[in-house]
Amino acid sequence: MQFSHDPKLIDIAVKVNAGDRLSFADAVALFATDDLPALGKLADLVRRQKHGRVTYFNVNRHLNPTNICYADCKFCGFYRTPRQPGAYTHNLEESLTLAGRAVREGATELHITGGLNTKLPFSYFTELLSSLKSHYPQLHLKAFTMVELDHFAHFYKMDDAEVIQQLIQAGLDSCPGGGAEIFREPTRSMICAHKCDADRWLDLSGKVHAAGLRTNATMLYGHIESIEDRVDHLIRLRDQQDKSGGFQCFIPLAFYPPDTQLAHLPGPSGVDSLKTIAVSRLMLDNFDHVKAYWVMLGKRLAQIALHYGANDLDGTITEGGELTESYSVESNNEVKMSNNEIIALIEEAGFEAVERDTLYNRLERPSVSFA
Ligand code: V47
Repeated sequence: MQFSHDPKLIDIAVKVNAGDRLSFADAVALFATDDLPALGKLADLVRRQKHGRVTYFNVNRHLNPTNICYADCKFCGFYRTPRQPGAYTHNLEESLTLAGRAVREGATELHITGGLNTKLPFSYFTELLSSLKSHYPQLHLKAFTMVELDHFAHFYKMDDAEVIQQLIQAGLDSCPGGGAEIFREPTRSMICAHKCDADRWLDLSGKVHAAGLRTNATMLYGHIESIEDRVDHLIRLRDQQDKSGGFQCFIPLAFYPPDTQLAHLPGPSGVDSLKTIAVSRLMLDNFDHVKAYWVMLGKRLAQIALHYGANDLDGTITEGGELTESYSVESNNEVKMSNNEIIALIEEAGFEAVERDTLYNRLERPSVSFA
């Protein structure tokens, strides 16, 4: 039986089988195909070459120290201006309480990211890291996106190396992949004019990698961007990975419109999300991992995404509630999933569920239910 009725997909499959790098035009053709099952099969082939049947998950919590932010990103429903109802900044005790609960519930990672808040001194962030580290040395602190690091450097008038070194000294272990959004102009300026630009985001990633830490990378899709914007984004990440090599995971983030300035948009369809994951897996040949972030995709689609190139489902449980960054496409902002539930999702899809730490080391521990 023929692999696909789409001749372009057949040509690209030949390149993939030969281990050849895919081009801009290839990626555009992959997005354009109507042969979704064949696209999925191709991405799955690459995913299985890299990881076999293994699908990773980790037990983590999100800590969003403040939601006060001046960036005013059009896609964001999380931020507040200082005087808006619901604006908050956690004090140290509140953050430590959340971390303590996370540790008791089995978390190995704290994912820390928040608004660009000009009312806080730099010491707020270093003290946050060092207190968390001294109380809970077993917790991996994955903290601050490249956009936050850029804000620290500008606002506190420090050079990049100083920012990175001081955060590492305080306890920073790695950085999450947020803030990448869409790199290409003019789209980037239309959705997040007050964030650092693409070159700066990529350059800072290279600097963090050079300092010895791993970081992640994301792409926010399904809003006003074009397919060419997405492909450009993937190729820029691939080029940066060739240079600095420290990205460990790519996470396509499905735009969730409610409560944002783009609430009139529908958000991406299921087919679009599966295509985006598959094309990401095929284009990012130098990234080890592609994450299906179930909080944004929904549990059901994330499960299917495992057959479209994703090999990771992210964490089991995140901080919930309307005012955290962890709003979810799941009903009632349901951002919790027990260990047993995530394992069952993975196994039902035909994969082996492996708990990992942040750096993708396999964790062998008795199955516990972190409900
Ligand atoms: O940069 C904001 C996105 C990102 C919305 O590194 C939205 O392991 C959808 O980066 N709809 C932050 N997405 C989250 C993030 C992340 C998440 C999970 C794992 C990791 C990791 C990183 O969330 C932002 C932005 O791209 N975002 N608003 C929205 N309405």
